[in-house]
Amino acid sequence: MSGKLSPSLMCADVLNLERELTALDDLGVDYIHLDFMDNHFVPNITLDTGIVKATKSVLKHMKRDIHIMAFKPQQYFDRMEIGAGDIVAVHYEACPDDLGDVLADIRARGASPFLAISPDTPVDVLPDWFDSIDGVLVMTVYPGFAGRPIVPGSLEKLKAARRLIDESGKDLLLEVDGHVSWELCGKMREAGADIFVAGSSSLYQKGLDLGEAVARMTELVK
Ligand code: S6P
Ligand code: MG
Repeated sequence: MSGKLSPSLMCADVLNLERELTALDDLGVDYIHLDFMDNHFVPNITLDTGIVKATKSVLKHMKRDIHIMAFKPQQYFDRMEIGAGDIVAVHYEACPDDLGDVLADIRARGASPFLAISPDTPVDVLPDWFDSIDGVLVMTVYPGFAGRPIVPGSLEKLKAARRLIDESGKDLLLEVDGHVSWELCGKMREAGADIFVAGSSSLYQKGLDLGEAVARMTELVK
């Protein structure tokens, strides 16, 4: 499979979300990355459940890639209208007692459960959950904000996650989120990533033509 883009809506023009979503959809982009935060698991709030839900009425072929940076993520699933076609990533660190139930709930709704890990969480925690997920999301910046610097060692961590997936023999996707820059995205592809969250380090740099930027990044991660 060629690498797929997942532009981060919190980095787009938030006063014109419908226009931004339609433009990406019309360009043939595969996923739209929707960051939800609770101001507890991470010290910020971005898109709320209402916006995450409303995107459904606009999207044509583009799939929602919902990244929940929140404790007790299940409480938001109804309000986001999670369902078939969605990727839903929850954080390992946010679900210390009920991760299995949370992943099963995502699956029961027809969506694809992904397990996200923050930079300080080692990849060794992942294999125990491989039977319950369709993919892994590796954060290569500390979650909560766009425009953060890459955490040193992130390429090696991606490679290690890829190795664990390949050794398991399972067909799991590997998503990378955080400082996926023009310079790094090709290296992240070489490290084994399949889905690339594109934000202020690439597609949403000021002054770029979105169509040209999407074409350039698609080529770099193919
Ligand atoms: C951050 C969030 C991310 C950002 C993305 C921004 O907590 O999960 O999805 O939106 O990292 O991209 P960039 O290029 O500014 O790091
Ligand atoms: Mg994210």
